[in-house]
This record gives sequence, C-alpha cells and structure tokens, in this order.
Amino acid sequence: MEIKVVRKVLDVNDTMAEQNRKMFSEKGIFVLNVMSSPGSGKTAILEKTLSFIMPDIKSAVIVGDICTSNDADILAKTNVPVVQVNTGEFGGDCHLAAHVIGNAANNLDLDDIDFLIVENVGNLVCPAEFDIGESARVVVLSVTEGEDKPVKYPLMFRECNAALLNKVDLLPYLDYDKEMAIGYIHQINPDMPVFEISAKTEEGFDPWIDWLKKKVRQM
Ligand SMILES: Nc1nc2c(ncn2[C@@H]2O[C@H](COP(=O)(O)OP(=O)(O)OP(=O)(O)O)[C@@H](O)[C@H]2O)c(=O)[nH]1
Ligand SMILES: [Mg+2]
Repeated sequence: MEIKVVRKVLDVNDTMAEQNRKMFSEKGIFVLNVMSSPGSGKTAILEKTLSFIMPDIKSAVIVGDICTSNDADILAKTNVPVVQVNTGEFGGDCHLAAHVIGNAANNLDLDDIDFLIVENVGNLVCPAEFDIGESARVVVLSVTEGEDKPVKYPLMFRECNAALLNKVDLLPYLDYDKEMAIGYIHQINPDMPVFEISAKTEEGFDPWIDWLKKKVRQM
C-alpha cells in the first residue's frame, strides 16, 4: 500500500517535470541540476562557474535549502537573477520537486535566460529520485567525504551526466585515494566524465567549463 503511494507521488512529479522540460525547451533554456551532500561545495563551485561563463551565457539560479537565504546571498553577488526556495516553508522536503521548480521559474524572465542552474538541497539520496525537468545533472563529491560514496549512494551517481570531484586543493593534507574514488564512480556509471576541481583555487576548471559551455550551446 505504502509503495503505491510513493509510486503515485513520483508519477505526479514526472508529469510536472515533463511540463517543465517542455517549457524550458520552448524557451531554449539549458537546465542543470546540481546535487551533492551538504557542504561538498555546490555554492562555491557555482559562484566560480558563473564568473567563468558570464557575460557570454545569460544565466539564472534557483537554489534550494531547507532554511536560510545564505546561498542565494552569495550567488546574487555574481549579478545573475537568483531565486531562493526554502523547503522548510512547506514541510522541509530534502529535495526540490518539479512543481517547486515550475513555481520558482515564474519569478524569472525566461525570455532573457539561456542557462538555468538549480542548486538542489544538500542530500545524496532524495534529489536523485525527483526529475525536475532538467537537461543534465551533475553530482559534486568532495575529497573530504570518503572514497566510497558512489557505491553507497549509487542512484545519484547512476542518474548524473558528470561528476565534479571538488576540494582537490586539500589532497596533500588527506589520506584520500583519488583513483579509488574515481574507480567507484565508474563502477556505477562507466562512461561518466569526472572533473577534478577546486572551487578555492580554480584548479581544473577549464575542462569543466568547456564541457558545460558545449552542453549549453547544444540546446
Ligand atoms: N578548501 C576548499 N574548500 C572549499 C572548496 N569548495 C568549497 N569549499 C568550502 O566548503 C564549505 C562548504 O561549501 P558550500 O559551497 O557552501 O557547499 P554546498 O554544497 O553548497 O553546501 P549546502 O548548500 O549546505 O549543501 C565552505 O566553507 C566552502 O568555502 C574547495 O574547492 N576547497
Ligand atoms: Mg550551497
């Protein structure tokens, strides 16, 4: 019985996600869903990523958190339109659902955007289950989280189109086996590109930005 209820929730979400996808596609907007556990560096990466792609690519951000506008405040400094969603106002969801993205998008001038970034709620489980009508998904894994997260949370790594291995500036101070982590990612998703980056030093950003620009321009 309970399984049926969950299935129904996901069916409704899938319908809303398809409506979003159609709307974004008609407007020619590439939508990137950025997911990870809390603190792996989504906001820091997006702040740097926006500085690399502006003003060439007209961008906007929807950012989801349970509480606070901390991330929106940081990203607004890049001068792109930012919409903060606080899921704490409607039950504290640990993910962004498709209807939430549809509503948040109403606050943006979609005719003036080529690229919409969604920073999902920090969580390595639930966001992977909810299609939001995005064009592509990336997962951030930081080197302070341990090598085995891809095999412990396989859905997230199976569902994403690329992985960002962040905080590589910290590698000299850690006993982190980078090759093992990348091996685990490829065990779950053999063809997934993995970009080794630091949002602090900008190391590794060029290949990531090239990949991203190609995707946005293909839209
Ligand atoms: N050394 C180092 N620190 C980083 C790097 N990227 C992010 N940080 C730091 O890690 C902390 C968390 O970064 P955030 O960007 O807030 O992480 P987040 O994934 O957006 O977190 P939530 O939105 O809470 O899920 C901050 O103190 C950042 O300054 C990096 O590449 N290197
Ligand atoms: Mg954040």
